[in-house]
Amino acid sequence: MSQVLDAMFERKVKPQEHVIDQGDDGDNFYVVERGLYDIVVAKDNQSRCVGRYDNHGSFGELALMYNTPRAATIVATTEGALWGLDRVTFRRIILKNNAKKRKTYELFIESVPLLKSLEASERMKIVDVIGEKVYQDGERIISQGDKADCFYIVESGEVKILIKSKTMTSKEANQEVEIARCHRGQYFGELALVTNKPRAASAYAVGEVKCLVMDVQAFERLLGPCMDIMKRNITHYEEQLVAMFGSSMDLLDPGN
Ligand code: 1OR
Ligand code: 1OR
Repeated sequence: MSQVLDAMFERKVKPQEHVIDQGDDGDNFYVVERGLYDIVVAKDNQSRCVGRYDNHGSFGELALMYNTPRAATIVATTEGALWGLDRVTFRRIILKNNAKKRKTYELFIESVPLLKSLEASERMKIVDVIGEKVYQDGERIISQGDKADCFYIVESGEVKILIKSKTMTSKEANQEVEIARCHRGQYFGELALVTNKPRAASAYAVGEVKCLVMDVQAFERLLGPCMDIMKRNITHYEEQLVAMFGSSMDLLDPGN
C-alpha cells in the first residue's frame, strides 16, 4: 500500500479532456479523486457512452493488466482530479497481488452457481477485479433507496435482506420486513445495477460476513453472460413480491 501511495501522482483535468483514448497503449492507471468521467466505447464506427465515473472509482487497469490496447475512451465532463500510477509500478505491485488473489479465490469462484456458465478465463478476470469486504454483526451493507454502484457475492457468513414496502399502510411502511437470506456462494445487489434504479431493499450482516465486491463497470463488462440467469431470478422476486404484499410491480421494467 505505501509503495503504491509513494508512486502515485496527481493529475488535474479540464472538461472535455481525454484521459485515455481507446486503442492507445496503456501508460497509467487512474483513481478518481473527484469529477465526472464518461466511458465511451467505439464499435463499428459508432461511439457510445456506456457508463460514467461519478467522483468515485478507478480505470485504466485493463491495458496494463492484460497488455491490450485501451478498451475505452475516458473523457472528463467536469473539472476533476485523478491519482495516477505508472505502468511499471502498477504491474510490479498489482500483478503480484493478482497472482495471490487467483490462488485465494479461484476455487471459491468456481463454486459460485451464478458463474458456472462462464469460461475459466472469464472467471479469472472476475477474480482480478474483485475486492473483499468484511462486515460485523448487524452492519448495513446496502441501504434501500440508495444509489447503487456495487455487486456482492457472499464468501462467508449470512446476509439478511429487508424491505420497507410502499404497498403497506403508512404505519407499517417504515418497518422493515425480512424477505430473504443469502449464504456462501449466493449474490445480492444485482437488481439496482440491472434496472438502473435505487436499491430495492436493505442488506445486513448476520454475524461476521465476508463479501466479494465488484463495481458496476466490472459487473457490466464481465457478467453479461450471466445476465439471463439474474433476470430469471428477478422474475422470481416479483412472484414473491406479489405473494407477500399483493403488489404486482414489475421490478425489471424501469417505467414502473
Ligand atoms: P483500459 O486500460 O482498457 C480504458 O482503458 C478503461 O475504461 C479500461 O481500462 C477500464 O478501466 C475502463 N469496457 C472496457 N473498459 C471499461 C469498461 C467497459 N468500463 C470501464 N472501463 N465496459 C464494457 C463496454 C462494452 C463497461 C461499461 C460500463
Ligand atoms: P438491489 O441492488 O436492489 C437490494 O439491493 C438487494 O436485495 C437486491 O438488489 C437483491 O439482490 C436482493 N426483492 C428485491 N430485492 C431482493 C429480493 C426481493 N430478494 C433479495 N433481494 N424479493 C421480493 C420482495 C418481496 C425476494 C423475496 C424472496
